[in-house]
Amino acid sequence: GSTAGGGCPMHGDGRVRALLGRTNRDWWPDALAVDILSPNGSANPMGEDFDYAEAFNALDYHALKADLTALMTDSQPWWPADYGHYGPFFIRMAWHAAGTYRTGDGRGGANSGQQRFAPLNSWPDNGNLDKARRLLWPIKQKYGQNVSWADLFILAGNVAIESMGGPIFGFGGGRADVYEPEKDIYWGDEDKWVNEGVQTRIDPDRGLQDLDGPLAAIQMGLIYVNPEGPGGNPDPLQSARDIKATFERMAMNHEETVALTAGGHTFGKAHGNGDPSLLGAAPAGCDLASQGFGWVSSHESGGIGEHTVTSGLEGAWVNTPTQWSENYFRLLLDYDYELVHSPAGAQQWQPINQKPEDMAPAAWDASIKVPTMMTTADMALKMDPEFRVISEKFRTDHESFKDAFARAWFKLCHRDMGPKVRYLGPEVPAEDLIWQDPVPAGTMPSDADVAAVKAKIAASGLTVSQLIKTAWASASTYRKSDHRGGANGARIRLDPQKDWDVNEPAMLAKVLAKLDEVRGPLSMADAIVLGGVVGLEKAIRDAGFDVEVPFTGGRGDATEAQTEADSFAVLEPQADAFRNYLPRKLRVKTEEMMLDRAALLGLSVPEMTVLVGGLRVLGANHGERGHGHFTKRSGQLTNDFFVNLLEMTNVWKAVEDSDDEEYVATDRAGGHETWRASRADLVFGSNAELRAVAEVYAEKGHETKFVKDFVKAWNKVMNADRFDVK
Ligand code: HEB
Repeated sequence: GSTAGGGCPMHGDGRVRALLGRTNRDWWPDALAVDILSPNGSANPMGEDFDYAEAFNALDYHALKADLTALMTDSQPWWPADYGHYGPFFIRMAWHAAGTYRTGDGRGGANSGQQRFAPLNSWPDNGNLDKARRLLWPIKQKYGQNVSWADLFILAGNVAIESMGGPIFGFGGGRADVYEPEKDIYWGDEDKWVNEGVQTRIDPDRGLQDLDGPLAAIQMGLIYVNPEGPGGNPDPLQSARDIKATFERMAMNHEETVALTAGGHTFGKAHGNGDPSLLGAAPAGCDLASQGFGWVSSHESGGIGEHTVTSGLEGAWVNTPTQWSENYFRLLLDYDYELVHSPAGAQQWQPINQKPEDMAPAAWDASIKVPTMMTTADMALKMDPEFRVISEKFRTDHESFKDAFARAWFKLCHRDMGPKVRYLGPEVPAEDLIWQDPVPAGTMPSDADVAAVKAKIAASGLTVSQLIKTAWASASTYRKSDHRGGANGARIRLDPQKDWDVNEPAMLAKVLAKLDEVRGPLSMADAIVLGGVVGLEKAIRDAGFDVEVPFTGGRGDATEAQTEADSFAVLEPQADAFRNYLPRKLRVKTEEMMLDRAALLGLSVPEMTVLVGGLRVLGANHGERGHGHFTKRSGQLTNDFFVNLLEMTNVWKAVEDSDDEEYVATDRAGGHETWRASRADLVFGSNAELRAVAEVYAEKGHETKFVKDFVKAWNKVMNADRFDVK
């Protein structure tokens, strides 16, 4: 329920910010503009017909796992394995692939293999993970299209844990790769990386309020928190505050957070035995000859093995770094620690008077013993009172720690994959987990049942506007970033969605009650979408067109017990341009919020345009708001929105005191008021690219095209979450 839950991602301290903040082009102005070719076709070489699920199902999964297991101990001279085992390194790779996920907009996460691309491949916190990916290449090459990089990252992490005796809950494949950096994601607007000295995003006086937008990291270029403490200040309590804030935004409660961090740091070591100033550029900035290998050290040894510098901290957390054990909590809680500096100059904590048997082997020579260490972030698990209780519990109850780690790791790695029907492979756990937003399987209604219910809805007295609003409210929560939301499950009739202001709760309750009455054998989820079909077909007929609206039934209805109400708070729209809804001005421009929403719905520019224009004349605006309702025949599906928007007789002016959110048009000749509009309306006339599309829909001869395109885009939104149908 706190701000850290990300409930209000887009409003903050009154600063205005651009939707995307700082982008790849800002960081690397010289980067090759490969995307100038995208008008000529998609960057994805697999083509549109490639079906990754089918390819994955043809994979020899167990052979792949055996190859990954062998890789763990197959040390390569160009990047020797610490302790002769790459396991810990691959766990960190998988964790950093998954750990960019944030609940606020569902973006980030492991589900598309983004770690291969900038900015992630070059974030300071992802230092040297390019080597981990190169170690995997022979296996990726061997299995080709049957396993994506995205799945391979996570599976390698799983196999690493298993091969060191750690607990695993399961694995679901199905993460299809993309072939270019995501363009729609906001990573922050600072112009310096974490290691360039910008202060933490949390101001101690303002607390979590200060963590901007949906962000789940404390500084630019970090997965979560600075291991050395906020802004480099080694204060475990402040670190605890940052850890809680960031992990909450990543959908982890405090117990999951402790289990994950402790379980992760049961393995491996930190790297800082050298001079960090000898490191070369990160992958996105290095020269051609480096072939995408970043952070190459000019140290005489090549800066590998013994002299590796990654985070700059140095040492293992425990005495047994390639074996699952109880040692993390034992060492953390039994020893007192003092602040020391690593050879690279980083601040870290060292056990006082450590017994020789509790020391770790040196990563490059097992006969040498070296002291273990803790980061300031690890010390938070000991010093913060709330974390401490959890740490003590896990220390005394190892089985509960094991179970908590296994489950939290599974959640971490699958949180952005959407419903369980999307998981592939022989190791998908049978147990349903609440964060998967389970929806019971529906039944496909017969044509006769559909026809009967349609007739009843049509005779129910519900208006086009009510039916359209309700279907839109139900389906448009979908976001392709983490495949959450959507019409399936009919969660619109449950907490919290039924009470969202954007859904006009009183109207919604009335419509839902009516639909429930007439739905016969259909699920509520189907009845809501079918209501939209009925409304739309009437609007089309009344406008004089003859266009069919498709319907695919078979949705199920989720129960309250299947719905983690709190976790749905982040799906509440802060603005919805499609319904002209803006309860208060946000930090991001209204028209940018519209683009963001359209991007999450997976819409193209024409799809977004045709939907906005059509929804306006159908009367889908929130409440009685008349903005953008550029028609005299409300409830008919016509292109009036576009025709009237582009009409030169209108002179537009911002309404005083509306903070540029409201506009009024007067007739150029007569001077009387003609229309009212929001920014989300007028942007289709002011932005040249949107205007170009708006013109197409306003043109003579395109009236039917407009209707057909609207129906197609509408249908796409209604079925966006139907992973259960092909
Ligand atoms: Fe960690 C490592 C931090 C969480 C897992 N990490 C690490 C390091 C650091 C860290 C600094 C080092 C790097 C180098 O190499 O140098 N983490 C951290 C932080 C956090 C974390 C701050 C938050 C609190 N982790 C985590 C998690 C996980 C992990 C959650 C999982 C689960 N890590 C890890 C591993 C490692 C690390 C496994 C090791 C790697 C190697 O060995 O290589």
